[in-house]
Amino acid sequence: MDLTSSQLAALDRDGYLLLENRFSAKEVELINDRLPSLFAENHPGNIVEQSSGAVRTMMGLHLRDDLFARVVRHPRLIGPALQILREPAYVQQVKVNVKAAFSGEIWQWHYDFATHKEEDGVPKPLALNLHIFLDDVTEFNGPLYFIPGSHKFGEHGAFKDVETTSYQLWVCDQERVKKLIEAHGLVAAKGAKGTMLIFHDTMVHGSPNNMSPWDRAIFSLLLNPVSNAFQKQTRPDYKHQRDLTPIEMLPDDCLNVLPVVE
Ligand SMILES: O=C(O)CCC(=O)C(=O)O
Repeated sequence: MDLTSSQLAALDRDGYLLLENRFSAKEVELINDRLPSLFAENHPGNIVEQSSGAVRTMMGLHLRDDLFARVVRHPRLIGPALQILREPAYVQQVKVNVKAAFSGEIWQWHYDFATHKEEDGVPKPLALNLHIFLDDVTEFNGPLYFIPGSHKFGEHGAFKDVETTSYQLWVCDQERVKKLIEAHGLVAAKGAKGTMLIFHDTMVHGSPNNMSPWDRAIFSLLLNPVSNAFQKQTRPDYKHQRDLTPIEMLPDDCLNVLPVVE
């Protein structure tokens, strides 16, 4: 399940990598089956959209549900990250970003490291963002947009946006984004459900509103090297987990195995 040298080269060049058919339809169904009861929980990690009140993101899922505790240890998900990082890593953040049909709202242009540095005091942009598409993601239902190669420029400058969405984020200045897009273009990260996506901490990205009649849910795990751990504790655990235990891989069939009942 290791990435090939050409996949590693593409990730290094572009800052993101899509791996199609990484998870089976059955595995995605098992994950999706857990969502309704998690949506219904009155948990501070369930953050709703400003306008519609529909769930925008659900965080801390590996601490709330046994299946998600196994997803974050799945070798097909974390194997590539550990291959790239080549050192022990901890689970920094786990969420499902929902983006419901007709009402899912924008994620402004940003790069994740701005928030990790400013809010959590993470020293270096080493964390990797690992996604699993839980719905088919198309150009219509709010895919992530990437500026390929933008991760190569390190930090881009950012300010905290506390207004445009319900989830506060350090976002990029539009002039900076314009220059990067003019120089490097734009891509939409699309794929069928079960596709995996990896991207770097300084990759500039965002996503538009979902105007389509199709839901778009994406699972996201941030893995950060233990040696690069947070230095500040301003955010709740579900936004940046404090447990620095190095993550370990489970067997490949771990999602299909029923949890042991004691
Ligand atoms: O789910 C999305 O559309 C965007 C999510 C995102 O940008 C992030 O988690 O950093």
